[in-house]
Amino acid sequence: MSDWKTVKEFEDITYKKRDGVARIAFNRPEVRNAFRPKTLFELEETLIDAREDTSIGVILLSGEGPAEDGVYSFCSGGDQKVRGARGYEGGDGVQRLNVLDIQRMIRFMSKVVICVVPGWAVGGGHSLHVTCDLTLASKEHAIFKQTDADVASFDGGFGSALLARQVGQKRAREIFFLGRNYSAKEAFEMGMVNEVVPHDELEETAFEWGQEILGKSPTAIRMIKFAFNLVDDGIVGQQVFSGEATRLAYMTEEAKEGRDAFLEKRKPDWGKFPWVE
Ligand code: S0N
Repeated sequence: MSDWKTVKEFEDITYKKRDGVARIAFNRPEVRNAFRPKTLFELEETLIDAREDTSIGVILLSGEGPAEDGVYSFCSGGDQKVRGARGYEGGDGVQRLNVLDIQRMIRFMSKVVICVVPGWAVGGGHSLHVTCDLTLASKEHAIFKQTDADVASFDGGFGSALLARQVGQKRAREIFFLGRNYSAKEAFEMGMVNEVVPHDELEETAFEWGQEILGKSPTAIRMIKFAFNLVDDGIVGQQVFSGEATRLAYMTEEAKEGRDAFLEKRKPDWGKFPWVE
């Protein structure tokens, strides 16, 4: 096994790769890894890179730390210091809610995204954990908290709907309505965390989970991820799943006959392909 290699330096995040696994981490520990538009544009760039890199099958999403006061964070959501009347303001003066782009990228990514939570997962950071395929949490430091209602914000999309799928309607409403702190163990017992890991072993455990997934069939993993999504994602879910079915269909002799007939300016010979049940 090789060591982590930095792919590119960014201001708000870190981005590394190692043996088929990409690791992206928020890197603003002084604000508990809150995101501003710039953070999310950087994240978007790395997610596109990881998606397009055919050697990568698993993406770890985490947070650097600890901060100077010793506190660990995954992400504390939208940076309230740059929040304006219409969203979060970037250096260009435009106000955005571009975390929603990131949620969709994670959801529709044809690779497995594992959220690795070393500390606080709060607000929009909580919603990102919910949107990831799997979540591993630090036994000692992870705290899950949904503060949206404290700051007059609400993730009425994946952050709440998928949460209800994971922990049930009553628990999801409790998490949003009361905004309490939940430990890694409580989050595990509710069904929104896959494993509680001793803090010192968290990163390596996440990498090992990645290696285990990389030992599986890429097509099977992709199809099952999109099949899990399908029931909740409506026509978009159907589109994504169907795209993968089309990819498989392209590999058949029947599809090759359709293409070749067009290119050779002749009628396709479908007779070779029976109308099977
Ligand atoms: C994370 C918390 C619980 C940590 O508490 P702790 O350990 O006591 O630390 P603090 O002293 O509170 O904080 C340390 C320093 O970090 C700054 N800071 C922390 N979080 C943020 C933040 N989100 N934005 C800006 N700064 C932050 C503190 O200010 C402090 O710095 P100093 O000492 O200089 O003041 C605790 O910090 C906490 O509760 N944080 C706020 C969490 C929060 O409410 N986040 C926003 C929630 N909403 C969203 O994220 C919405 C975004 C979104 O995802 C979305 C989704 C769908 C549709 C729309 C949106 C949308 O964009 O609105």
